[in-house]
Order: sequence, then structure tokens, then C-alpha cells
Amino acid sequence: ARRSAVTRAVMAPDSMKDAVSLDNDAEALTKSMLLHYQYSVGMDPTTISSNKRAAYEALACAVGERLAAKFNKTQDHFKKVDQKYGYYLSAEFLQGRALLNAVENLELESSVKESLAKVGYTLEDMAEQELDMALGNGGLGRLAACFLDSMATLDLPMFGYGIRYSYGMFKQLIDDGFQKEEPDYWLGTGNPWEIERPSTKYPISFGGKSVKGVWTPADQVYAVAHDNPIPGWNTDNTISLRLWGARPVEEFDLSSLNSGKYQEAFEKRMEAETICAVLYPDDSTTEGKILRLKQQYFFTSASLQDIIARFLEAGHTDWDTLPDHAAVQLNDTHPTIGVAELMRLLMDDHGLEWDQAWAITGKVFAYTNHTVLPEALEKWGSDIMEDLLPRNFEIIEKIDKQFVKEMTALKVDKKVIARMKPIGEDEWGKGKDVVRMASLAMCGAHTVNGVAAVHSEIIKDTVLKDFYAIWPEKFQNKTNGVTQRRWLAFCNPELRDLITSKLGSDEWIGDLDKLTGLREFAEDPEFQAKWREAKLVKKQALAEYVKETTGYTVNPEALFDVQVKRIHEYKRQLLNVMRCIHQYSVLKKMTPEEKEDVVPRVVMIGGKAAPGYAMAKKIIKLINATGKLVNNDPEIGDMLKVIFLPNYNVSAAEIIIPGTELSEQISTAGTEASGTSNMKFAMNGALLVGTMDGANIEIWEEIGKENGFIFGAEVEEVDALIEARNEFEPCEEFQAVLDQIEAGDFGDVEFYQQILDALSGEDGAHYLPKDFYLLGYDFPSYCAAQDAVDAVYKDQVLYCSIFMMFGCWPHH
Ligand code: B1N
Repeated sequence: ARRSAVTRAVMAPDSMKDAVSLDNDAEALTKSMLLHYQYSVGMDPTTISSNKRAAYEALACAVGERLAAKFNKTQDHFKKVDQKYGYYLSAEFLQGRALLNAVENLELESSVKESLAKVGYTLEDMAEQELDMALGNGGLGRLAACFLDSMATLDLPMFGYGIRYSYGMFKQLIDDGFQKEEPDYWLGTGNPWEIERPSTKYPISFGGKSVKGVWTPADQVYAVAHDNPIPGWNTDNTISLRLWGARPVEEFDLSSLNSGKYQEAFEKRMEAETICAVLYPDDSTTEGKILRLKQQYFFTSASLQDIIARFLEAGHTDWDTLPDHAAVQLNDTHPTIGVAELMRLLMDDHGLEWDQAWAITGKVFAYTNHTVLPEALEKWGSDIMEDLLPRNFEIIEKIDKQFVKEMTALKVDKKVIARMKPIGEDEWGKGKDVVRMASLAMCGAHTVNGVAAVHSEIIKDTVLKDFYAIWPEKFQNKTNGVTQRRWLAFCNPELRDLITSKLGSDEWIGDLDKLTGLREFAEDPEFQAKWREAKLVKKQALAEYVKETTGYTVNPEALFDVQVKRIHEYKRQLLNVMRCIHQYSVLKKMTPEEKEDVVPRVVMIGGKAAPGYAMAKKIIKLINATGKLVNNDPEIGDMLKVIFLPNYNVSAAEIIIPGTELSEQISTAGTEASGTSNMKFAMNGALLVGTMDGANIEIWEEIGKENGFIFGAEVEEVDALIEARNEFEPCEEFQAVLDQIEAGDFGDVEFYQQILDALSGEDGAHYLPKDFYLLGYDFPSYCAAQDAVDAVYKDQVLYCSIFMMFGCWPHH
């Protein structure tokens, strides 16, 4: 909907021409907003105070043109200095909302508030109008979004490249305790932040045949660029998240329209639009759907063509210098088809020979691994790959042959080569040949990294073990990080202002290590009191949010205990709710005197289940059923509340995380690659109860293990414990919870049978070995860790000083 400032200057009457200013003061901003209200949104100016949505759009345009100005300046600068660009290729970017982030980074807060006051709105009114840009599933997509923020703030010349999905992550509704999914047509109301570039487009081909390296495709679409400017903090540097949308090459077939065949006429158009229609809602699992491979190839090919165009446009002619001008980071294997695609572009479009192209390719790509779960490792049937991308498949076959030759020369065992090579037998797929994307990434990239120290070690012993044996020098660690702009400074201004006043400057917003300066105040009673005040404000806001979204009233004085993340067996929301059920029984048996001593607690669990993940959906139902039983029991009152937070997403997280006092990071050791909400909670002063897994370990290294609530089996013990599962007897309390579920306390026993089978059934009753995630083994130490939390919470001085230690966790 946005017109540029220039267009408006031309369109505006003479008297208004001087009004087109991109200054940041309230007067200039108000003028921009009012002009956009009339000319971009197309509304009668007298209606602005009664049309919130249109006012938001006008404000977004006014802020957006200021972003665009900085973006243009940045691109200009990058071109002049001809630096090396970094490119982050990701099938997911979980951006959330843009308005507040832009307003804060552009330092427009006071002007915007003043402008809005004139038309009767608050900044919150406007923020609430914006739909989340939910083009991601969870941690992996949000990591990509946090990286963009960091790259912009660190003045780096970078681009994010992804897909402009029309439908983002589904909306989760809770109906009688069950998850219901609704499509998220976020583009339906328009996206005022994006700049569409119809002339920046590349052809993307599919199907057909490749004969002797000459590809005759069956279909073609265009990938069209849409830039989403990403501002940095305390800098003018503004980079782009460039998302590709699909357009038909020919608009529609006029001859079939003329002969009355409307459907045929628009078929190609529909086909093109389908590619970018919807984000696959699987987190840490993959479904081998052709459309997903199409999506991956579509955005990867477009991005690589764009990268090459930029290289050529800068006047470079020596292809060997491409790696000096472009570094491409592969966010998991989702863009890994890029290895074959860059080879294809260099050879078929630009005339390079294989060896030269291969040397360049290896220097351009780096690969990040995000999971060790076998169900998430991408494999495509060779037949599917060959049908959809015949020329790329030919190239992969040659990479495969070259790899075998190289390994044979290194005297690697034949069996080992067979399980490593890019094309090989699928161990689950009845001997069918598949393309193994992680193997292709290992061959085509110069480095691979895990996302937390422990995870980077685990991949060396498990999924990438064979590659570690031959290419140890390729292995690195890059522990994940989060942006303290969105996750502390902007979503928790109360705490931000307190920290800034104590440190005497807001430099920590650009350099989190500066937070260590808070350590000396950890036991300062005045600071603790202010800290508690700030926390209470956020707890009240969270309590209101709970009321609005669930109808439950919770006491802001209780301990707020939160687990928010995708629902997955390995993340063990089930362990959490089982402890709640156990705790309920404990409370029911208490004498009135004992009850006096209880630390009241609100346990909140939120997250989406992949629509096809039956077990995860049953866990959601069990949490809701537990809430229904516990929350309505007058004997329990405020002592315990169990709440399921519906439709967890980025904007909900911005309310939930600041209001949390205890964060649950309780995955089975060795399963959560990193986790990133653990860092966001820590920055907002929450205690952490968790296992020695992912980035939890590094957080505890910083703050001292004595300040952690650590429980459960450690990575080294897990395999042996799973092995010994049939000899293991869980404790009475654990068994009692299972008995309660079996007794029907939470509804239909048959419905929960799968949960009972997974935990206690014989091997074979479930798709994984009995209690594969060690809930029974970890249950007693989990309960003990929770009791330790209660003890600390009672001693508010100790609790506050530990809070402060968490705030001091430096960022990597
Ligand atoms: O990536 C995050 C980590 O912090 C989490 O621990 C990890 O679980 C997450 C296939 C995935 N790993 N794999 C995925 C997502 C979508 C998909 O289709 C796999 N997500 C993670 C950031 O490093």
C-alpha cells in the first residue's frame, strides 16, 4: 500500500511539498502519517481517530519510509565499498511484529507517541493492529530473525533470503481442551512494511529432461523480490530480509480464456502461487512432500541468482573471487539444494568447468546443523529429485561419484562410504535410493557448526560421525544467541530503564557483556526492591493476558512458572504436567498448617503441536484437562493453577517472558540442540529449572551451577539408561500419576492410551522404545529441583540476588 515519499511529493498540492520531510520530530512524523492516511491508505482525513487499522497502516507507512531512506543509504554505501556480503539462507524467518522494533531502533518513540496522542491513540493501540509475521515454526526461524537484528546492529553487509509465504504458522485455538488449527492468512490485510520489486525477478525452472547437461524444463515461474527493511540499533545500517514471491511467467493463457476455458486459463497462475502459499508446520520433523522441495529450490535458486547478479553488477569478472564477495550460510539443510544449484548456474549459465565451479562452491557455503533427531534429517527420494530437478540431480550424481572416488583413495571402508555418500539407500525406505541433504551439505560446505557447545560435540559422535573422521577441520561451534533489543529493551521497558539507571548508560543494549556491571548490586536491598516492582508490573500484565486468553484468574503474587515452546515428546511438557498432577495429590493430602507453608504457583504451558503429531496433541489435551480439574478445586485455590496458553507466538512471548519467574528447560539430555527461550527468560530475570542440555549448560557456566536448578540424567548416561529400560522401576509417585490417568481422572482413558503406552507399555506399544525420553528416571530429581525453587522463592533476598546473577549472563 505504500507510496514513496517522492511520489507523494509529486502528488501533493504545492502547499504540501515542503511537508515531505523525513525528520524524526513529532511535527514531521505527524505530517507523514496524515499524508499517508489520505494518499497511501486512501482515507478521508477526518476519520483517522475512528479507524485504528487504517491509522496503523498510515503510521507504518510513515515509519516505513524512514526505514527505506536508511536502507537506500546503506545499500549505496555497501556498493561503493564493494565489501564481502554475508547471505543467510533460511526457509523460515519468524519475525513477529515490526512496528515497535522499528520505532525503538529509529528512536522515534516520543515523536510517535506525541503524533498518536493528537489523534487519540497510544503506541500499544497501534502495535496491537499488526499481525505477527509468523513465517517460521519455532527456534530455528526465530534464530534467523534474531540474527538479522544482530547483523544490522553490528553494521554488517548482509541479506536474509527466504520465502514470502502467504500463510504463516497456523493459528492455534483450544476447543474443549483440544488443539484446532486455523489458517494464518497474514497477507490478507496487506503488509505495509514490504517493498515489492517487480523488476528484480529470476526464472525458476522445474521438471522436464536433462540430456548431456542441457536442461529442457517443463515449467517455469518467476521469483519476485520483496524487501523487508531491518533496522539496527544505534546505527543507520539497515539491511534487507529479501523474501521471494512466485509469479507466473505468462500471466494467463488468453487463447483458453477466449474459448471459454476459464479454469485452464488460470491454472499456471495458481500453480505458481501454490509454491509460496504455506509454511510447513513441522518443527524438527520433515515430511518428504514434493511441494516442500519445490519451495526449497525456488528460494535457493532465486537467492543464488541474485547473489551472482550483484557480483556481476559490481563489475567483477574473475569467478575465482566470488568467495571473496559472497559467503552463504545454510540454515539447516533446507537450502542445501543450493550446492548443486550454484554448480549448475556457474557451469550452465556462466560457462565454468566442473573443477573450477566445485572449488568456488566449497568456499562459498557453510552449513548449520540444528538437530540430531533422526526424523528431522532431510532425505528426498532420488526419483522425486530427478523428476523435479533433473539437471540438479545429474550434478548431485556427479558429486556423489566424486565423493566415492575421494573416499576410496583415502581408504575409507566401503560400508562406511555407502552410509555417508550423498545418494544412498534409505534404511527405512525398503532399499529405495535417496538424496541425503546433510551429506550434500557436508560435501559442498567448508564448515559445519552446531548451535551450542554440547550439541556441536554430539554431532561429531552421532549424525555426522563419519564426516568428523575424515574432515575434522570442518567442524565448529556457534552457540545460538538472541537479540536483547526485542527480548529485553523493547518488551520490558521497566527493567530496561532500571538497568540503564544503575549502569549509567544504555550501551548494554548494543553490548550485552556490559550487564556484568550489575553484579555488584545483586544484594543491594534498594535495587532488589525496584527489581521486584518492575517484575510485578510484568506479572500483572501476564495475569491480564491469561485472563483474556483463557478466562482463568491467577494471583500475581504467586510464583509464575512457564514452559513455552513447540510441543514435542523430547521437550517433555509431559514431565511438567505429570509433576503438576503429582503436586495436586500432595496438596490434597495437606493439613491446614502445611498449606500455610505452600508457595503458590501458576504453571503455564504453551506451544503448538504439528497438525499430524497425534502424541503432541494428546499432551495438550492432558494439560488442559489437568487445568480443568485443579483450577476449579476450591480446596486448592491459589496454591496451584495449571494453565495452557493458547496460540503461543512471538507477540505472546513478548508478554509472557518478561512476566516469568521460573523458566522450564527440561528436555532429555542430548535432545535439545540449543534452546533460545532459555536465554530470553534469563535476561528478564527468571530462574531456570532444567537439564544439562543445549545452551542451558553454557548459561550455568556463566552464572555458576550453584545458582541453577539442575536435574536429571546427563548426556553420557542417557544411552545406557534407555538400554536398561526394562529393568527400571519408576518411583511410586510417578506410577501414581499414571494410575490417575488410567483411572479416568482426566477423561477418556482410551484417548490417553498412547501416552500410557509410551511411558510404561512393552516395547512395540509405541513407535519409540518404552519411556525413550526418560520421564520415569528424571521424575524424582525434577520434583526435588522444583522443591528447591520453592525454598529459594520463600527467601526473597536470595531469590532476588539469583535473579540478578541471571541478568548478568553475558551474550556470546
Ligand atoms: O533450532 C533452534 C534450537 O535452539 C532448537 O534446540 C532446535 O530444536 C531448533 C525442521 C527444524 N532444530 N531443527 C529444527 C525446524 C523446522 C523443520 O522443518 C527442523 N528446529 C530446530 C535454533 O538453533
